[in-house]
Amino acid sequence: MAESAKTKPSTNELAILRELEKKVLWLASWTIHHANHLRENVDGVKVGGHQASSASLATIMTALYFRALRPQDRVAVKPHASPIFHAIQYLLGRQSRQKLEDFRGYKGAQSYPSRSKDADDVDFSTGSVGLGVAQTLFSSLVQDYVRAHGWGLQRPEGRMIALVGDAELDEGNIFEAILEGWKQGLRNCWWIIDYNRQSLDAVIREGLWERYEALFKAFGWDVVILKYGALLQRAFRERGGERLRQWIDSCPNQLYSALVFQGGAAWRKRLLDEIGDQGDVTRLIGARSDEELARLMTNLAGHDLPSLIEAFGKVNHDRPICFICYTIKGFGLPFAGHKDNHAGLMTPAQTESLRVAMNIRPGHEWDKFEGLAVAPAELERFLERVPFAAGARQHEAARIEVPAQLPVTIQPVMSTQAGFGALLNELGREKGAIAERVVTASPDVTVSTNLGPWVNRRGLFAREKMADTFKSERIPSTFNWDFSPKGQHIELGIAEMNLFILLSALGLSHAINGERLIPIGTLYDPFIQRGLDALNYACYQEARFILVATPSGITLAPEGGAHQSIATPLIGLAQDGLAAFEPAFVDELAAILAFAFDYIQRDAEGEASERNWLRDETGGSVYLRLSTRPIEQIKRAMTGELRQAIVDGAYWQRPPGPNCQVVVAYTGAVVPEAIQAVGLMAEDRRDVGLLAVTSADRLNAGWTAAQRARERGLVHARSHIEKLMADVPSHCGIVTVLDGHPATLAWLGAVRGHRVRALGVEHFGQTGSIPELYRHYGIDANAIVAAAAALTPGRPIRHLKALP
Ligand SMILES: Cc1ncc(C[n+]2csc(CCOP(=O)(O)OP(=O)(O)O)c2C)c(N)n1
Ligand SMILES: [Mg+2]
Repeated sequence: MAESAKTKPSTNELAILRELEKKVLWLASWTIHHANHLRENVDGVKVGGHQASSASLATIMTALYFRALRPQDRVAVKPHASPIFHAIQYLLGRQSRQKLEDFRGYKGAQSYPSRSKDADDVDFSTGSVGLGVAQTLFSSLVQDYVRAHGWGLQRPEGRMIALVGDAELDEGNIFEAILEGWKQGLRNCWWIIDYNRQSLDAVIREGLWERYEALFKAFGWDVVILKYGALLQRAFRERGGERLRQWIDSCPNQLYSALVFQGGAAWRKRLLDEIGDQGDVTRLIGARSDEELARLMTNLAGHDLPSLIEAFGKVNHDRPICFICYTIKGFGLPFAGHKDNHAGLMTPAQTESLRVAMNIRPGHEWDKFEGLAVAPAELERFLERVPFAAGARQHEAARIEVPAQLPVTIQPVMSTQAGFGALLNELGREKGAIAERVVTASPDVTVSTNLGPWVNRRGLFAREKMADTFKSERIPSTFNWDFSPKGQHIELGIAEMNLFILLSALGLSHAINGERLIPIGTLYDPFIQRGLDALNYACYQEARFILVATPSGITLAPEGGAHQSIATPLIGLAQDGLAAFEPAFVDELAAILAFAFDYIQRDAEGEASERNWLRDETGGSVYLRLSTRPIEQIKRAMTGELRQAIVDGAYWQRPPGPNCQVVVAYTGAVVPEAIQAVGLMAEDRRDVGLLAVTSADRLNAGWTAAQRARERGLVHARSHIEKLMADVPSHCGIVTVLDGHPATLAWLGAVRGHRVRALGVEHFGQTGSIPELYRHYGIDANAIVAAAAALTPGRPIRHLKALP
């Protein structure tokens, strides 16, 4: 635990912090003004910038970044406070003026803090409200995981902090995370709620804070309510002050916001009308000018540096804390409190007034210390000593050597899901670095995704040891569920969002904890869609993990439509930062998994590979779509060439001959149907080719990249699929087939201009047997043959049965 900062700042320090708070608000406002009014607006689109949302957090972020935070602390900044974050980093010398000038522009500082697109040390990418908040919780668990395994103990423990918009708490994923945090013994996590009682559209319901307080306490969090600033607290101690407090406490949010917007005279009128007594209260109000009264009435603790500094500084434990900080949306700006201020922009005239009020000379708007009441040298000295900026924050971790081949015993008939279980079971026996760094996680589908044998060997993770009672009671069970700090499986409740956010946190451990993990998460394929935004954000912030989604498709026949995924192959194709594979055979899966262990560790800013025109040097995360269908395995030697082709996305199971009329290209569990169809057609169509596609995603990415390379003058660029298709005669037809949306493979015809008939599943599945469903949806051997017959001229194919 980092030693708490000394609680009380000296008068001098407070004076400096107050100046910095002003400067942060000014710089953020100027940045937004610059983006909207000064930079040439190219396309007539309003640039925006969330001035009001930002101002709401200016004081809290000043107190944090310039005083409370340590380098090891990590912060998820509320998306709309991005201008404040960038301004703070600018003052700390970690953000360039150019990037601020280009805020929301090409290559400029980002609208929402981004780990991958911003250059100023963003800890977590935010933007989709709720996700960054939960990410801090899971990052805390990951920090505990890493330290419990004895790694990174030379570094101090950090706090994981989220700056949370109050309306952000409407997002359900936050509550799923709180529940999981409680189960896992969460520590070192602070959520600071910007309680401005406004969302985008509206002023929020009365009394929400009471609900939050009860909720957080119920899950073991400390709750600290920061409501009144020092000015108000002092006024409450005056005669008549208690009446004033009662009035504020019962003032509806809407009215309070409206009065904030209207200012001093409105406050006076309202207060005198409602609690004026010609006595103490009237005197308390009368003793203040309009300006002083407005300052008093808006002196909420979230805008009161001493209150915030004290509250953050006095924490001396590692329990999770929720700070509910009362703030005003747009504080310090002309539209403070107005319910429509979310997208509000200051007019040039308003910015001009603010400039004058801030003592800033025209032309000196970007100067760091312009207009401040403390000498620049002193401010400079202060900034140089800010604890947060005193140490390295982003870490690196060495790559772990991956064996070229993973051991596995392949049964004659086996599903890819069973193969995955067998591969991990073998890995579970090993002592090597990869086996040690693998951490698995699953949202209550550990056993049904075949992780059971691995978990039996490596145990479940918990900060405290907990024995499996069934085992100690000697009740026979296939599974041994001992929990300990050395366990390597994190068992989650059934919340797929939590799985993806945990994978995101595990997958950033190398950068955040300086300790590399190899995270593998399993879930049922259709439920990827349940957590899709979290998966997208995990990829966006370049977290590295392997996602094993199984079972998949209508092949999951008796489970019915609700469990049968259709769109996931297209997600795999389209999701950036995620290489998607769907092997048919276990030897393919073994090759892909070995590749994945290495691929997720790559992070070079590499050029596209000349071999296949993929970004193989850069790496990314990996998605494996697997199946429960037992498939007869091919006995073959895994040559280096075959392994490479599997990883690149495709290989010829049966190369097309020179007179080839039809190619069948298949992916995944429909391989028996594809093979059978090729056999049925052989008598009537010449030299039929059979193309095994292991990754439509990588094939497509390589093809796109090679085309772009050629357009830029690299005339010899050829992708893997272009090379594979080079000898397929142009009159040839291609039938593609997979247990998923047909568009996944339909593009294959565009590679060299072949006609295509794409078979797959377009409509919700249903219960039935595999043959019944394959027939119904048209992905059985007969449908493949019929498609080939329709696509290619020649005599009728004899074995074709009439289609139902
Ligand atoms: C998942 C998601 N849905 C919707 C939005 C659009 N949105 C941006 S801010 C906002 C309201 C935020 O209110 P609050 O969290 O209270 O922040 P404040 O603006 O008050 O600071 C909404 C709905 C978003 N960014 N992410
Ligand atoms: Mg709000």
